[in-house]
Amino acid sequence: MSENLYEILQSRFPKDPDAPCLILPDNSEISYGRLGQESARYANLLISLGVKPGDRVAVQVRKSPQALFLYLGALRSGAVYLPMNDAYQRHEVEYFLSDARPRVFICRPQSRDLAVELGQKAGVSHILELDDEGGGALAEMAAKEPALFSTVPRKGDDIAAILYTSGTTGRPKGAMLSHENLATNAEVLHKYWGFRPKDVLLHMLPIFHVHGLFVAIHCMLLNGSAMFFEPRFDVRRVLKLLPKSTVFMGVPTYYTRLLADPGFTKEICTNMRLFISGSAPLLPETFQEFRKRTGHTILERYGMTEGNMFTSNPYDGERRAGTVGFPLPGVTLRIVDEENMPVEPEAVGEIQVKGKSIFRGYWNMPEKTREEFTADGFFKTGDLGKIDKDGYISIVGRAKDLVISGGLNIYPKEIEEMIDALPGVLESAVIGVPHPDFGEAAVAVVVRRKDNDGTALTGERIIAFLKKRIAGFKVPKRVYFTGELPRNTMGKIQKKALREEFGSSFSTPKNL
Ligand code: MLC
Ligand code: AMP
Repeated sequence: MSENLYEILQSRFPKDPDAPCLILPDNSEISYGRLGQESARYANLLISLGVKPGDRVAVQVRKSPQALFLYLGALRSGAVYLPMNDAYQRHEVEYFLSDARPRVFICRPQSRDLAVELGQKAGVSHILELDDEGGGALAEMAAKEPALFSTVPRKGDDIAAILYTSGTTGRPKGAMLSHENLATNAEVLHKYWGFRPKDVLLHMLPIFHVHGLFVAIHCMLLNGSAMFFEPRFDVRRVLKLLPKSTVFMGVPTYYTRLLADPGFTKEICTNMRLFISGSAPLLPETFQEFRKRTGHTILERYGMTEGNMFTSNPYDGERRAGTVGFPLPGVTLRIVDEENMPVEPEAVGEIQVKGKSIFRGYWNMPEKTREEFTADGFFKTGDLGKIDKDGYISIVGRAKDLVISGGLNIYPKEIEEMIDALPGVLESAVIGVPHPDFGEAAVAVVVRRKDNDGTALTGERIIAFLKKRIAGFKVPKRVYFTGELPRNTMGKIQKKALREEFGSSFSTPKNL
């Protein structure tokens, strides 16, 4: 029997083909019947372009219904879907294409020249455009394809998607997620969060990450009900659509931005059943303030690109501030010391996980994959956590050098290497500091070379330089200059000391 994720999702589509699946900003609807037909057209198109099972289909576009058809079409064709943040620039895209060697690359029209240049270098056979409104060559070609397609059978172990995640050292790694990885987690979450037939999700997350693409969309397609499909997070649109929604999923920044708006009231939330937060730590202050304002208790969960969702606060039981709840059914979680030995109850250690939702390894990096798993098959998350006496898990820090800003990951090493290469720079350190909007923001601490008088090397220039080269969210919000970086006796830069020194760079929000 085929274990293609699309078939599992499709088996739960409503019987009535006219039942709404997507409700768009102009109030028009896309039914489940149409979703099936459109995804068939995109699958037919991919096959006609020569896509074979296992071929990568790389995609760097804005969110639109057509981008969703493309994702589902790729699953149906047996291809491996490879989504990229549309903020990525030349340097980033070039690496992903040359590493993944996709057969097809779908880009925005404004990036066409770059896509052609980089695509040719990476041996991409077809480059097609999908614009921000869901039009362009790709959509026009798909429209000419038949609306019927027999989904290509896949085994659970076959790869459905590759999502790049950077490393604390070295190159970004493509996490390979199988049909089984994705299907297992979707079914668990759908059940755990008590989805009901009439649930309506307000979908505002981007669809190039696990949270918006897998967690949110898979839950809804399994539920066979409708979602407001909005191009981006926008407080005004939340206030308008929340009264007609029952479920919302967001990163903590979405919640702090909502709380900062006086129009966000208890009345707006009357129809709501569930607010879910993840991808970054939700501050207990935000959790409490939200409960006070709306009467709703945010359900916080924890996961990672490499393994989908690992833990969740309970749907029915007590949801505890500052915790990420319990391991999800099917996930075995342990907290270990540096020798991979379980720590004492309530002690801090690295979180390691095992289960069917954990990925199949890094694309083309068997060595790296081996390093990230223990001999007994646990995946090392690099997150530091503890389990309290009632079994609630909290994340207390990270063993990996990573900044999570507004739910997006920034790997300091990538930025430091770019700053260090600038003339006049001796060395630099990029750290995450508390930020009222993004939770954490990256700032750079730079040491000038002795012979540099500082006129050419200003913070503004460093920021302007980086903005031209890497996705904007990764660019440090501020640059500080210092005489030398603090080091321990081994010569390692002490980022903790820097975080203490520069930790109050941004003030806390007024409402909290
Ligand atoms: C945008 N900018 C950011 C940023 N997002 N800076 C730091 N951190 C961020 N997250 C910068 C831009 O570069 C730009 O800079 C300026 O802010 C305005 O850009 P924008 O696109 O207009 O911003 P906005 O729409 O306000 O976006 C902020 C946001 C968005 C929080 C709404 O980042 C977002 O939707 N984040 C969610 C990401 C997500 O889905 N994460 C899940 C990952 S999955 P300038 O200088 O050019 O003006 C995962 C696993 C799991 O982690 O457990 O879920
Ligand atoms: P990514 O690699 O983009 O999937 O990011 C995964 C990382 O996000 C995890 O390893 C955690 O560090 C972090 N994360 C996700 N959810 C939470 C959460 N609820 N609380 C704290 N950190 C989280």
